[in-house]
Amino acid sequence: MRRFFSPRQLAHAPALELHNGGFVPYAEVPARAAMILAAIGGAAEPVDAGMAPIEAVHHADYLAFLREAPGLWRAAGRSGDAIPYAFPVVGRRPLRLHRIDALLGRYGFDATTPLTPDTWDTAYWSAQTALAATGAVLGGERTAFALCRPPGHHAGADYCGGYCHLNVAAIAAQAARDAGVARVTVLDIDYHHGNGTQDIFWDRGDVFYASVHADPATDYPFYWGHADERGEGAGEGATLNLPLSHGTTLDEFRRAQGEALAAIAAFGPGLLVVSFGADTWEGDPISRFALKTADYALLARDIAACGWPTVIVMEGGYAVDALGANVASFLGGFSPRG
Ligand code: SP5
Ligand code: ZN
Repeated sequence: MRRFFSPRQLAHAPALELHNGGFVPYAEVPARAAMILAAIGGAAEPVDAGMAPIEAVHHADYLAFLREAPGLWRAAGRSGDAIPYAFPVVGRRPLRLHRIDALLGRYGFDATTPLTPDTWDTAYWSAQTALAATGAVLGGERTAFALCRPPGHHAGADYCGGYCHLNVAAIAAQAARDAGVARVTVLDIDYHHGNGTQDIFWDRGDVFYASVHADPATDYPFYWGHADERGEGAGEGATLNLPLSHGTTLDEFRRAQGEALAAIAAFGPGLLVVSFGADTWEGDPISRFALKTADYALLARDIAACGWPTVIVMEGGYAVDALGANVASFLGGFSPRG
């Protein structure tokens, strides 16, 4: 399987995140990518496909914000990473915002996604990695793996959150659409609901979004991912949410993924993007499912058996020492001898 990664994806390294009322070490560390890279035996560097495929998903003002926010933070006399504290929940209207704190709350939906001077370049190359894998599959490869880091599925067209800045799965799916694939599906099997991906394709009938995740009644991102969210307008019925309980093991996860695969088959995708998170693993420090390392190969085989051209993009997974083995297990399930 072709694999892609840029060393420039290692730079973004916030120090701390807000968690349970205090600051704790940031969970989405560069070592995650390094561990995966070592376990899969290296990867090819993506070519630079430029801004157009990113602008096909994200708003220009949001992209400018990601580039400029760390400089505005410094210019305001701050040290450390840029973190929002005020959010426009009530009385939202189009305002011309200047102050960095106003911008951070407008373009970010949580206080767990700090921005640093390295964030933009790192996220840009994470997106290029997703685009390179998509290009390989559009060029005839059956499957390709994008070692995306930072992850993407919590980021919307004009907001960041959940350690995500550019929605790499959405950028891959949109690139496939723009290359002429009529119907594209995103299957999201990260522990958390991919609220950003769902939002981006919410009212579209050409991109199906299916997600298996921890019930938002108990887990981040709380407000999205409930079973009754099914899309709207042309996208009505093109969103499928399958929330599961704490303690979920292989049998229940596999049944839910099978339900998602059946719905995807009915949709008839020309290309599948898998948002893969290994934070469903039993030892993940921020999650509460109980999948085992060997389970990922079985889940991958079920997906591979469907026979769709498949781009795998990396999302979450925070048990750094186990991450390489978990990703290698998943990718191994796609190989004929898997
Ligand atoms: C892509 C992805 O998996 N994002 C997950 C974002 C979850 N953020 C909310 C949970 C915060 C837990 N913080 C724990 C920090 C421990 N160092
Ligand atoms: Zn996650």
